[in-house]
Amino acid sequence: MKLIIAIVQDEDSSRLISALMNEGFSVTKLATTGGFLRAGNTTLLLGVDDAQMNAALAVIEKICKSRKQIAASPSPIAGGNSATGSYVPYPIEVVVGGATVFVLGVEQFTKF
Ligand code: 2BA
Repeated sequence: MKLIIAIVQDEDSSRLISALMNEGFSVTKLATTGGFLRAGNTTLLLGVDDAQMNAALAVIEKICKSRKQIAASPSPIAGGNSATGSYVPYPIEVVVGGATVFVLGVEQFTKF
């Protein structure tokens, strides 16, 4: 068995959960926050049989789209005072997603 941890954009999460459940996968949704953008995203946990892993990944790949976002840079620029933390933020464009996926081996799966 594998545990799939998929970090996806909030905009894709509802459609993705529906698609996964239609294919018979069990899904747990967590409300999470990206460390870079400090914006909300969604993390899904799926426990799947080894034989079903590629099917689950295919659904995730099909649904999740990459999008451009403008973010305020969290980094200091010349003239900023790193001692006092007085940084001047400036806009940068980042491409987010489709999905960031981790696949872990599951040692044991039990329901009580
Ligand atoms: P965030 O950390 O908010 O990152 C959003 C997007 O900002 C990233 O999209 C990437 O394009 C950009 N980005 C992140 N860190 C950066 C940096 N140090 N410098 C420049 N640009 C940076 P994605 O790569 O698609 O990641 C989407 C979300 O997936 C991330 O949101 C984070 O919540 C998660 N994630 C991505 N890689 C991860 C990892 N290795 N471990 C844990 N979570 C990860």
